[in-house]
Amino acid sequence: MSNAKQAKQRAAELRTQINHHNHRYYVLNDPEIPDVEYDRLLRELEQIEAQYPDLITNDSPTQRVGAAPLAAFASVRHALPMLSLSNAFSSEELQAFDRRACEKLGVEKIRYSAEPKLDGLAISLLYEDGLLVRGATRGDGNTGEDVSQNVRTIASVPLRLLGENYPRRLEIRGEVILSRRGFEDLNRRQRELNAKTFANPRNAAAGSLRQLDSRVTAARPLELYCYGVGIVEGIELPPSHSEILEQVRAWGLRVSPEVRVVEGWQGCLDYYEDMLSRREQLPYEVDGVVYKVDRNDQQQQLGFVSRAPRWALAHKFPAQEEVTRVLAIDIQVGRTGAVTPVARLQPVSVGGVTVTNATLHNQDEIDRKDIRIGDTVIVRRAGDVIPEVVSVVLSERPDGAEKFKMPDKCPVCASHIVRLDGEVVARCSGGLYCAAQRREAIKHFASRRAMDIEGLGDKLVEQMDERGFIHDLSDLYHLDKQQIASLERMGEKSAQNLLDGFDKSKETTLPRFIFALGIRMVGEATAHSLATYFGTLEAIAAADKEALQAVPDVGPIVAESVYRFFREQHNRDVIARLRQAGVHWPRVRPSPKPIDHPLSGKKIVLTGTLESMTRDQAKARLQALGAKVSGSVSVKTDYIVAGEDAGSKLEKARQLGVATLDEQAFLRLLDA
Ligand code: 5U1
Repeated sequence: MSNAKQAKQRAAELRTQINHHNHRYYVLNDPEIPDVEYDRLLRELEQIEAQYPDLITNDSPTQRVGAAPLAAFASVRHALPMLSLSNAFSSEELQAFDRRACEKLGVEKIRYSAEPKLDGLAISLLYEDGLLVRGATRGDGNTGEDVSQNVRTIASVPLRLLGENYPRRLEIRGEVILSRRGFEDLNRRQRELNAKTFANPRNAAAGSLRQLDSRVTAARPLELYCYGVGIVEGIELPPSHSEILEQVRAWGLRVSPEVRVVEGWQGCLDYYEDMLSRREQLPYEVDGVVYKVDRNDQQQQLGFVSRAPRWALAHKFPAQEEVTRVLAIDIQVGRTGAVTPVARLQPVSVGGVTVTNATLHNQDEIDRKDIRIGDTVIVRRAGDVIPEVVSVVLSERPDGAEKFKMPDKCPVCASHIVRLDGEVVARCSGGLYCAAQRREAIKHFASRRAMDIEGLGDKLVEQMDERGFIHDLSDLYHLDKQQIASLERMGEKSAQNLLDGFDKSKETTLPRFIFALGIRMVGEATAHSLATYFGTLEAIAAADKEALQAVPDVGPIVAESVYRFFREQHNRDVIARLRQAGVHWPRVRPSPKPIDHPLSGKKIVLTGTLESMTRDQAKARLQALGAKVSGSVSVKTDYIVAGEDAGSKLEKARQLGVATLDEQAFLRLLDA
């Protein structure tokens, strides 16, 4: 067989395999192969198609990445109008609907197909000879927009139907949605990019699908759930809605796993109650349930009223958005110093839960939504997500309401609030002093790689803080034995052991001490670089941003963080008190020039037991040479130092082709 022929055959095989695995992964949530294997198949197909572009077909899974932007969407006239649904807001309305339907059909009881009503954007997908040829929005029900390029990027939309017995022409109808997780991820990314966030998953789904640039759509985690069919040509459909949905599933499309067949209005109501009770656990937002008379012949008998079928009803859940007023905007300081504005609201019941607060995230978000104290706002509470202010009702704004500006001092400790370049979160800079950050600061300070205070575990820190023993870090070294012995599960002896631990920790090293201060963005390696570059804490504290940036590995953001930390008088006071309490370290000879050693700048992983030194000693020597010591192996690792009994890390390093050093080779290189 010629090469081109072989490539054609292999491309067809790969397409079938990948489409099959796509279905397993995105539609059934039940993958058969690991992600790496899937990626390998896709890469192989991409390579073949790059070599033989003629082999690219419309249903190729490589064609989901989006295409060049459109100037506008073309209009699509729906051959069968996309109808809307009548709504019910109470069980009485449901019973009335059922009674009318029973009377018209002349039956005692009706069998319904019940399903969740997803909150997204209605879509029509047209398949011809099994191939996706068009995707269109509902629009006004008669005319929608051609969003074919965008629809193709949705992983759960099959580009080709599965099986053999599909109709010549088939129109599938469903809802394009964003899951809760997808919505939160998208809004988080938008915030990080300082871009507009979406008010709710529905708006986010609509905004993502109606993009003229389908590459934007491709980057949004849209999903499709199908709930019915439109035009069908060439085969006879099964005689009921529930069986049609089964058939739709068999063609490879995703149908909600929550579809149930129920009997009479009572069966509908039981279904409603069940879904309502599980509403918050579902992976996507549901704004109600839909009941459809299951038998096709009965549907036909019932017909339509204006634009809605008489055989279907949407039974709505309580709303997740309500209107209330912003009474105040408070500032919360988290355990890591993150400063978050929070709206205090006139209490309002949203979906059965009283909401009194809503997060405002940060100053940018407040500015974008222009939220002011006294404003009437729409709040939204969905799932276990913290309530949010969606928008302001501007027409209700009281006279004189002023723009809100975040304070520049921490409301807990009065230290400066700092926002580093590129970060959306503002933070209190009084890390050593601020009561809101105290527990985490002490836990970090005491940890093994920092001051290594033996016996001071997290539980003890929490007790000490609760009892008010510690106001800032330096108080640790002034605790007396009686105080310690009064804590839970502490006696005379363990109190003495802890005091010994405090004493022992006073003898430390400059890198450890700098690391222990918990300066944002300063990990062990940076602490080490700062110490070896400047030699003294005074020099680091006095350095301006430019001087700090001269340190290897210190860029503008880290320099800003270190600079701001030492500009905060509260932090300097705590450091002075720690030194007065006896914390000290040996002199460090400053080496402002970059170290010229074969290991400097290299990324190294230590594994197994070395005979000649402990892991910490090896690490210290490497760091002194300007090497970076990491806990995990990756393609970026330069060397793995393997002592006795090295295990899985060594295995992984070998798989990745990372150079291995045994102890002898390591020692030789250290001395090089
Ligand atoms: N789940 C579901 N949503 N939804 C919307 N089913 C469903 N059916 C619809 C609509 C507009 O319409 C048909 C009953 C015509």
